[in-house]
Amino acid sequence: MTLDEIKNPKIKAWVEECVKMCEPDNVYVCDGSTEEYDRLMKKCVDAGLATPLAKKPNSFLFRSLPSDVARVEGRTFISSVKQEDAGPTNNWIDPVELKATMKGLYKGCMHGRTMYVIPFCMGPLGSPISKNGIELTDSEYVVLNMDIMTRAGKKVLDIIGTDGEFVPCLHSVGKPLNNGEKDNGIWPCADVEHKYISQFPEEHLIWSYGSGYGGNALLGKKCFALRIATVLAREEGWLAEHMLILKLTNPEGKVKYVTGAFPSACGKTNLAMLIPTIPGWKVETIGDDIAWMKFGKDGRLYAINPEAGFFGVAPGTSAESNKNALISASKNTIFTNCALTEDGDVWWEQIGYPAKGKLVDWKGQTRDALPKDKSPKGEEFAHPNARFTAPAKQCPCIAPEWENPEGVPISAILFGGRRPSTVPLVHQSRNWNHGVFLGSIVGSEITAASTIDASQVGKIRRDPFAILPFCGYNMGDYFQHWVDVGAKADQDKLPKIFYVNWFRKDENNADLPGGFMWPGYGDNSRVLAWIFDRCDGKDNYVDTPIGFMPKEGAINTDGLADYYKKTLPQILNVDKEGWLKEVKDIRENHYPKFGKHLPKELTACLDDLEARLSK
Ligand code: GTP
Ligand code: SPV
Ligand code: MN
Repeated sequence: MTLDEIKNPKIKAWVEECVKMCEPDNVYVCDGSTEEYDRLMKKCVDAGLATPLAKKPNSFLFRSLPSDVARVEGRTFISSVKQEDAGPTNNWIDPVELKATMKGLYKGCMHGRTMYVIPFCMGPLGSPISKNGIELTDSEYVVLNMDIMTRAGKKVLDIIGTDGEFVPCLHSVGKPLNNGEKDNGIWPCADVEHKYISQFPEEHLIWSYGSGYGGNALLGKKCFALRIATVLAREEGWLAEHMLILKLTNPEGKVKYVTGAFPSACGKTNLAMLIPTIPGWKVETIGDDIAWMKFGKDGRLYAINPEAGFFGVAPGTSAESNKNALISASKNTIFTNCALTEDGDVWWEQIGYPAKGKLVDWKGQTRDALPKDKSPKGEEFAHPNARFTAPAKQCPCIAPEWENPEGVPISAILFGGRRPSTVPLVHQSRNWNHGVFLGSIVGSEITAASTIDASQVGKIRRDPFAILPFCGYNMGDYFQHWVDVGAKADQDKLPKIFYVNWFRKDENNADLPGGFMWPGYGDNSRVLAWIFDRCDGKDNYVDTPIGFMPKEGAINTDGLADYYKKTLPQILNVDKEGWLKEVKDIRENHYPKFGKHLPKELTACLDDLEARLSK
């Protein structure tokens, strides 16, 4: 399609303005057809950027550069007019200054390239909760990924019509091709110090420059569906969250929907598609990364998944850990930074079997495969943040209602993270505000998904609501928004809130794989079952200083290995000393950051926790 075919004057004027600045050789409006996908993929193969995979139908492997393997939080900006509105946890640059800098970079940045206009919808087409965007990009890789991750193409232009709303998203890899230069198989991107992932919250505008990878470049995902959407949600009275959505059916056939916020690479995709190890229970997937939640007419909170695909962490995904993800990514899938086998398949660490012969690693080096499916740190064949981009509809356990325009009613909200000590397997908040408190104190080890600096991985940081790098405004105000949403709602109809931790460690116990005291994955169904019954008000709990916890025997342990049965009491115990340290750290280092923006309800919860622990 050509620009002339766009009837919306606002879109047209904005595209023309960006064309003038970026100076692409061509402008092309994406229709979202299969023919278009195939043509652009061929262009990537011809440019040496993509390798077709003989072993997986219609699937391709891309390799990026070491400076462009994950989100770049240090180069991500919330550019509100006032710094206070970006808050203490976001990088901020004055919008006038940032725009001037970025305009300088955008000037002529698309020389030798095509500017693609991608109309896309976040959420099911026609849903009252969905929102539209237009991404302009000079990356075919981005067009192809957006095609899988969102509902993209002409149908969305038709929905926007001549006067509908859209979020403008401008993206460039920041690598012009001057004087007939070619990519020659090298992933185009800019140096780290020239990367800018910028959100302008007052204008609901996104400008991204210099990276072609994941959330930096697929602007519908973290930039729009979280950073801009958190701002829209606050304005309009709903919730935009970094949460998976799952459907849980108990042996009696009763259904509940659960969301869960865990930081990047902390188990959302795995939990969303787990295969329960307890008989009679069923888990189906609605979404694996982002939830948009609004109150329905019946007063309950309803969630939609704004995405249409999974951008999942490849390493660690095996037939044992997440068979449903493997099947989702068995065809029509884009792989990024995985290793390539001699017979034309992808491979990654902990895929469940060793590779044979030679492998091409994510840096493009050919090396002999190791006899195990693990590699020494820093020498991995697949980058630790290697990803698959797969259509959600290919997931064997996708719930039939996953595209229901009204969303699904949520009974429980989980918070979690990687905490090697202190935080028990599961505890429930006493009420909504106590749940907001639990969300506000989430901490987790840093993972390879959130930094390109490997030396940061494993350090613990607070990641409130798992949304630290994705909140488009002051985090203190975000806490207040959660308190306000709860205060307005019918208390009986609000979801119950839980804090889970699959990642407690005991490095001295040689029996435990990876040192983890809980098997995780499919065995997390044991915890989901307890949560399900809690939502029904079952008497399966004890009241503890930190909240409600499973009473003895309330977690089903049938079939669990003996060494996990032995560690269970330790991870279902209240570590009073550890929690008192936690209280001190929150009081001295975490909460003071938010100053007057911190809701008094949360300080009250902290005081209450300390008092209960000290009794
Ligand atoms: P993003 O897509 O970055 O937001 O990550 P995510 O939250 O979807 O995490 P994902 O499910 O992809 O898991 C990330 C890593 O954690 C993988 O290497 C998994 O194997 C591992 N993991 C997931 N669930 C568990 C669990 O229950 N226990 C343990 N020990 N590891 C897990
Ligand atoms: C995350 O880091 O949380 C991801 C990957 O899901 S990205 O889309 O790159 O943000
Ligand atoms: Mn994920």
